[in-house]
Amino acid sequence: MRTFVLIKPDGVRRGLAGEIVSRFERYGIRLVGLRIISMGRDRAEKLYAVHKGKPFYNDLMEYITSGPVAVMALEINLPAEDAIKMVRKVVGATNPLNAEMGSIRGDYGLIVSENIVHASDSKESADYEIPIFFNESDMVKY
Ligand code: IDP
Ligand code: MG
Repeated sequence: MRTFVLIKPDGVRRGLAGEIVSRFERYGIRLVGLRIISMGRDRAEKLYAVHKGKPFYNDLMEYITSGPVAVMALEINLPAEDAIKMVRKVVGATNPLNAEMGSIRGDYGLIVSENIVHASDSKESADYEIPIFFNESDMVKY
């Protein structure tokens, strides 16, 4: 299945993009789309629509639009549920304090509001999030 991962502004700013990409590659997860972009407010609102109204929403909008992000489409040879589980495991728990060492957030994160990466949490969210950033023709097959 295909899923979506985004390296947040702190990840790009800290020069962790290559390291994060390689964390996925080493499992045999294939990168089928990759771009560095400045995400405008419109796309940020779309990506985080489910969090609108939550106490951290405004800070999240500020932060996610504060600098360039890297967007990735990943192809994983697993059934959807397992693929999502795998990616979320590589990423680690939302709060870096709870994320296991060896996960991206566990190894590089300090606080929940700057937790380095975003990853789709279900097949439904992957199908919603990928088209916000990629056209079908932007992604390769190999
Ligand atoms: P996830 O990124 O692990 O899927 P979500 O619950 O979907 O976590 O939250 C989306 C993002 O919102 C988180 O990655 C984090 O950056 C931010 N966030 C979530 N909960 C809090 C909070 O309690 N305080 C500040 N930021 C939060
Ligand atoms: Mg989420």
